[in-house]
Amino acid sequence: MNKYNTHQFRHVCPRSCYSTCTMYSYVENNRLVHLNGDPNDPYTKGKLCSKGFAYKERNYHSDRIKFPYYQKVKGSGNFKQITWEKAFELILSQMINIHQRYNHFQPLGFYKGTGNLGVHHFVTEDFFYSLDQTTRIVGSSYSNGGYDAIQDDMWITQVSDCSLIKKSSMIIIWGANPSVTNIHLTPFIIEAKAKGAKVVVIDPLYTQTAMLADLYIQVYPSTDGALANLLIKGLFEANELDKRFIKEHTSGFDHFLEQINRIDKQDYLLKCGVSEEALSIMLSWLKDAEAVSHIIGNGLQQHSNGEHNFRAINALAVAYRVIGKKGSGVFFKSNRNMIFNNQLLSQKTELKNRFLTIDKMNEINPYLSNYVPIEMMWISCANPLIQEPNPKLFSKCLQRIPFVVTVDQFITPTALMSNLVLPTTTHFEEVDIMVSLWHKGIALNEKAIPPYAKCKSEWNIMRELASRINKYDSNICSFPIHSSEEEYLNAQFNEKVSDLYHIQSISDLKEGVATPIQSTIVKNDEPSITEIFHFESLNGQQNGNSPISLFTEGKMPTKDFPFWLITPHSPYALNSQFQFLHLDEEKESFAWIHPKAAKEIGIYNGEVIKIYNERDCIEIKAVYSYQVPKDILMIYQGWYPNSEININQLVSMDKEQPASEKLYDTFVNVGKL
Ligand SMILES: Nc1nc2c(c(=O)[nH]1)N[C@H]1C(S)=C(S)[C@@H](COP(=O)(O)OP(=O)(O)OC[C@H]3O[C@@H](n4cnc5c(=O)[nH]c(N)nc54)[C@H](O)[C@@H]3O)O[C@H]1N2
Ligand SMILES: Nc1nc2c(c(=O)[nH]1)N[C@H]1C(S)=C(S)[C@@H](COP(=O)(O)OP(=O)(O)OC[C@H]3O[C@@H](n4cnc5c(=O)[nH]c(N)nc54)[C@H](O)[C@@H]3O)O[C@H]1N2
Ligand code: SF4
Ligand SMILES: [Mo]
Repeated sequence: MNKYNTHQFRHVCPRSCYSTCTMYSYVENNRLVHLNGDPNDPYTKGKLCSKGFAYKERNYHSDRIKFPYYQKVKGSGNFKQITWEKAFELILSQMINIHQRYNHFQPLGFYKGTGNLGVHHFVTEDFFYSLDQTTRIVGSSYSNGGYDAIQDDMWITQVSDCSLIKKSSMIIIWGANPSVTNIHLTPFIIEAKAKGAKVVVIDPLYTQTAMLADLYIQVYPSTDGALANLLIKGLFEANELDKRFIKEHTSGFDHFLEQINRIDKQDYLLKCGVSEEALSIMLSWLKDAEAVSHIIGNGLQQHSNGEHNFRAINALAVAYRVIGKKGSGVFFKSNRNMIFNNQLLSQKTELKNRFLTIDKMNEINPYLSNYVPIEMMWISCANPLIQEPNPKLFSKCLQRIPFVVTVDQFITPTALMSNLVLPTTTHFEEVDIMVSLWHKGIALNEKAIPPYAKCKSEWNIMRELASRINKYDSNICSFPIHSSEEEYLNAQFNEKVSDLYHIQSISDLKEGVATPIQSTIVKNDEPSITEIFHFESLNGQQNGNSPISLFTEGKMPTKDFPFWLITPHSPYALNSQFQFLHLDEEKESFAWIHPKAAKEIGIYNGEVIKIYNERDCIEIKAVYSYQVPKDILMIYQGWYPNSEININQLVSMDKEQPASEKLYDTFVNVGKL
């Protein structure tokens, strides 16, 4: 406190971003007056992005929801302001009605997004898993099949401390755009470069990150595995592979190598669109490199063969000088860093919950007696009508569900398609803990100001609802009733958190970011690992597939839809958040198109064109750009609310697998209006 009565509080940005920046707020008379980054943050060193600096504006934005709202007809916008008491009454009567008819809660669906990844916000999981048999709706952000599979056997990710990237002598960036999405990594890359490291960026788009590269490889989408296989082949032929390490720590290498030897180099180069010269530059740099870092982004994960591409890179890393060397590693954003009790709930297989993809949810036929339809839906931290593929289908599903509740801070298109909208607090108005999915730091978020207007924290919403359910019947909801947010959060600590971080409660986070106790895998630059890397997936063998570390072709454009549509993450938004603050100069959504491709169709720069496929057709401004190749269009995802265009109308979805497997496997055609 000072003469102006300014109070300082510690916060952490809860967005689904790599950095998880810690910051300080300064509060006078219960109002935020200033924010700045925490200079002692070991990863971000006090720097925030433009969105981080805009939090005060976001917090007091005139569009922030102040009260609970109810509308009978979803999508009508005919919202009536109601009290919390009335809101709980409506929810409770729906839930009781369901329970009375079914004796369980399967008709109650919940869909959670990544809008806020704080431990506090996993209270939704906690609540819904504490009821008997609810239904979890699985969307694109819920599961990352490729990542998950890799994490199961890629123990090498446990070795990696991303700040050691500065010690790398070669950095290979596959399908990630850290200059936009992970800005705090850039100084580490630049530091390594200054010491002589070579940086290779592999991306179909010439991105802001590619501009930093010593070598930029414009790979053909979804073919990174072919390049990774060619690199292993080249290193083997040059007798450079780490034979001792391979013998001691891997299985299936000989069979894998047999197949690698059969690869036709020219055929593979053609497949991935890489020149012989680029391949030989990469090989020569690899041979000279002491420590190699592979940074893998969403670009790989978003293709149907992403898992294979990922594994092919991992195989390269295992076979060549990555393990056990400081400044080496395979780095990616990993959900497995979520280790607090409520974050682990969705992985517990003994819980009797039903998991449904959106497509499956749509297929549920209310007239079939053995299928339980969704009758009530709870949406939190999510804006699926913008972020999910096929938003029209999602909207249709919501329309059919009798009672939809959305908890948010703003009236999004998803909130507009809900019956009840519940206003919730921001991270300045609640206590929370954040675990970084990238650098693994854990930080405390203090409550600095009271909840805005009638907003309630998500913990408070769930707790009040659970208390009301208990009054009706004390046997149907086992959600623990704690007396404060702090107490609830303290109950989420466990042995793993304690072992990895030496922290037992939020009071251990008061002094700053907790970082994991260093892995014992690297000792004096010598790896000490007990696990084995399998070049051949055991699952794959059982199914008669080829070894999974081998490149497998993915989906390809067709004659009717010859362009790839890549829809990556934009610099001035965080998925569907922040767009309304207009932090960028662009005021509307646009599509990058290569001038040559545009001229062949007679499209001029700035012309409004149509982009279409079998799913839908959108109208959008074409912008000439040499940053895209001739057969790719780029549109940033998440434009809302300053655009009528929703690119996810064109994006495909798989019935069986979570949609994230293939967001970038979208093929379109282009035409004049
Ligand atoms: N500013 C900002 N930062 C963010 C976000 C945001 O919306 N805005 N979102 C956050 C979230 S939720 C996430 S998941 C991360 C995502 O972070 P990143 O993984 O860095 O981002 P993406 O934009 O999904 O895609 C990265 C790159 O992959 C390329 N790509 C597409 N297909 C392929 C391919 O087959 N091979 C290769 N090699 N490259 C390919 C794309 O052209 C793109 O440049 O960023 C986080 N950080
Ligand atoms: N075409 C295309 N689509 C994509 C992607 C892509 O690359 N291309 N990326 C995908 C990826 S990687 C991701 S992670 C998803 C992200 O998509 P979503 O999971 O939907 O995430 P956001 O758009 O960041 O935020 C969703 C909502 O959360 C709200 N919110 C923020 N804080 C809170 C809070 O504390 N409580 C509650 N209840 N709500 C809050 C925000 O206001 C926002 O409306 O999108 C996916 N969709
Ligand atoms: S969005 Fe990312 S870079 Fe920006 S303040 Fe939040 S964590 Fe930091
Ligand atoms: Mo994401």
